[in-house]
Amino acid sequence: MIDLYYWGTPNGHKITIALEEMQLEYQIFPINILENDQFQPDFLRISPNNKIPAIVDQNGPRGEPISVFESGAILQYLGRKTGLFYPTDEQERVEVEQWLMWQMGGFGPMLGQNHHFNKFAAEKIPYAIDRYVNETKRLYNVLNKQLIGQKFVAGEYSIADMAILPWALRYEWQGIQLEDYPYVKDYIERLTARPAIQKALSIKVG
Ligand SMILES: N[C@@H](CCC(=O)N[C@@H](CS)C(=O)NCC(=O)O)C(=O)O
Repeated sequence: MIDLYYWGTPNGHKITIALEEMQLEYQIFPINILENDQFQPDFLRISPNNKIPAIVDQNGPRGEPISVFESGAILQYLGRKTGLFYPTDEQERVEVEQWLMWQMGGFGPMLGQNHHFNKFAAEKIPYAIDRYVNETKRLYNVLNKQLIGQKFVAGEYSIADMAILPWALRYEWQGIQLEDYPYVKDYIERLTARPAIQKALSIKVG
């Protein structure tokens, strides 16, 4: 059994998608980040950076519970644990990891800043909006190019796609016209047709 500390955000969705795709048994513990649950001492023991998602795998590698925070590290852990969606061949693994890290370092943090300044900030600051919308467009161009001639970012469907999709689903918040990125549009359609992804995205927590 895997305990998932979760709220329904893109970073949370990555892990429900992986758990559903890998058919792992899990239970959700809601961490309401709008009510500051993420600062509770019990949660900080698992996730010291006070962010969701985090997991506790009751059956860790030493037969004892293990906790993991940071969505990229969780995806890698689950991929190694199951042997699914995370190739063991070194060359294929590097392909997956570079796109996973691309998401973790760019197509997530930058889009999060975009959401903040473009959608949520009470004060509209043109410099900040332009900066993050332009960076978002640059990242969508990179993704669009990578998807020319292939269905997934790194060969076969992998944990990298599970990390990227939830952020791409928020394109409307980001000032993105999907028609400008036709390969990303097809990618979103291809991935959201998967039953495991539909199930993960239908979970109503947050
Ligand atoms: N790099 C982290 C980012 C996680 C993250 O930003 N989580 C947000 C929700 S999407 C959160 O918990 N925010 C609460 C806070 O910052 O206090 C990861 O990928 O796990």
